[in-house]
Amino acid sequence: MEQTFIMIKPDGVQRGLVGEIIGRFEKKGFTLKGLKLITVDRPFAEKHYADLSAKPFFNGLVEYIISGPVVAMVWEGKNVVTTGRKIIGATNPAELAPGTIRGDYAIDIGRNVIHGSDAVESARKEIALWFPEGIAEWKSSLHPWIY
Ligand code: RTP
Repeated sequence: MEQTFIMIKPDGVQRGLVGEIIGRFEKKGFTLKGLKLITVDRPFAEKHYADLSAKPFFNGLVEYIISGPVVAMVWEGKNVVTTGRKIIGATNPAELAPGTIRGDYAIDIGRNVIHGSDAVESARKEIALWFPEGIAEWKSSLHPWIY
């Protein structure tokens, strides 16, 4: 079953949006497989965002991510990578749709509350980076069409 890495960024934690964000993924029907509150250091944040290291906003982005605790999560379910990105909403604030997490709670691209993997392959890498200890092995005992 497909998995994605979702991170509630420091602004999301400090604004008290953790419960709201987890609720959106739970109510959609996805399964929570990993969850921890963690403050990461600069080398770790630089590794997570290595693909963006040439961007002019890279240093500011790293400062933002290390500024306080984040909630790192693994969610599982059918098409969870793509659907997770839809639940999160667009990166560009001008394209933000109401009803998405960023559309409802974010204004600024540099304080956009949440991260979600953009592809199955990046999800695999990000889960390995953030959860080197591994994640929970459990299956819902509900009917199989309830993910
Ligand atoms: P994320 O990786 O956090 O889920 O975001 P994303 O795929 O929607 O966007 P991406 O292009 O990967 O950018 C990663 C994060 O960098 C910050 N950013 N700042 N122009 C700017 O100042 C700028 N552009 C991007 C955002 O926090 C974005 O989520």
